[in-house]
Amino acid sequence: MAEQNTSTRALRLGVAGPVGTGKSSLIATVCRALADELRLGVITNDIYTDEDARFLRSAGVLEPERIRAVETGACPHTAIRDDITANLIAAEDLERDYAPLDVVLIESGGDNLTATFSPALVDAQLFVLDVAGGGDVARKGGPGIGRADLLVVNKTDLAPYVGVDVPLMVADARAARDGRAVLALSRTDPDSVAELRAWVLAMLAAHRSGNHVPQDPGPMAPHFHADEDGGHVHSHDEDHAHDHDHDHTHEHVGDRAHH
Ligand SMILES: Nc1nc2c(ncn2[C@@H]2O[C@H](COP(=O)(O)OP(=O)(O)OP(=O)(O)O)[C@@H](O)[C@H]2O)c(=O)[nH]1
Ligand SMILES: [Mg+2]
Repeated sequence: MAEQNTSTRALRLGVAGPVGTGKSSLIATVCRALADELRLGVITNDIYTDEDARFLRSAGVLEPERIRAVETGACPHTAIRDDITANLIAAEDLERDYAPLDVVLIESGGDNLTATFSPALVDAQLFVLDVAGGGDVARKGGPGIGRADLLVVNKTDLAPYVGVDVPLMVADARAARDGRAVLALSRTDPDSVAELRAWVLAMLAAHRSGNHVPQDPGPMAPHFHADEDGGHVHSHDEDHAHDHDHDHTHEHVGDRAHH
C-alpha cells in the first residue's frame, strides 16, 4: 500500500491462471525451493472452500499457520481485482503475525483466461497456463498472458501425452508478450524449478531496492456470469466501480452489443 515502505514490506506475489493449471502446486514448489532461506507466507482464494490452503498445509512445505484461506464467494476475480479488502486484511495479518516476512504468495481462485490481480494487492504476478490446456492457448492473449510479470507454461512433462510442442508454445507466448518473461515449468524438472526460484529471488531483490514498479496487466474483458435471472454481462470498468454493487457494471444479456 502507498503508505508503506515498499523496500521493507514483504514482496506480495500473485499467482493467477485458469482452473487446474497448477497454481497451488507451483506455490508448493516455490516454498520447497525457498523456505530454508526466506520467510514465506501464503494466502489462497477459493470460491466456496479452503481446499487450496488445506492442500498446501498437507504438502508440509510451510508451518500450517502461515497458510491462510480467503473464501471469495461466487466471483473469484472480484476478490483479487475490484474488492481486494479481504485479501489485503489477510496479507497484513499474516505479515504482522510473522513479521518480518520476505514473500507472501497469493493464489487466485481458479478462474478464466482474463482474471488478473490489482497492483494495489500484489507487487508482481505470475500467470499460469498448462500444456494440457492446449498449445494454442498462449496465442489467445488476454491481460494475464500478455502482461503478467511472468508467464508460466506449466506441466511440460505432460507435453508428449497431449501432443504439445513446448518450444513452439513458449515462442508463441513470447510473441504475445513483447518479450516479457516466459518460463516452461514442470515440478519434475529441477532445472525449470531452479529458474523459477531465481526469478522469485530476482523479483524480491528488485522490490527491495525500489527498482520494481507494480504493473497493472489491465482489467478483465467483459464476461458472462450465469445466474438465477438468466445472467448478466459484467464489465470491470474502474470508472464506474462505485456506481454498482460489488464493483461491477451490470447489463442484461440482451444489451451485450453495447460492450
Ligand atoms: N504432470 C504434472 N502435473 C502437475 C504439475 N503441477 C501440477 N500438476 C497437477 O495438476 C493438477 C492441478 O494442480 P493444482 O496445483 O491443484 O492446480 P491449481 O491451479 O491450483 O487448481 P485450482 O486451484 O483448482 O484452480 C493436480 O493434479 C496436480 O498434481 C506438473 O508439473 N506436472
Ligand atoms: Mg489451487
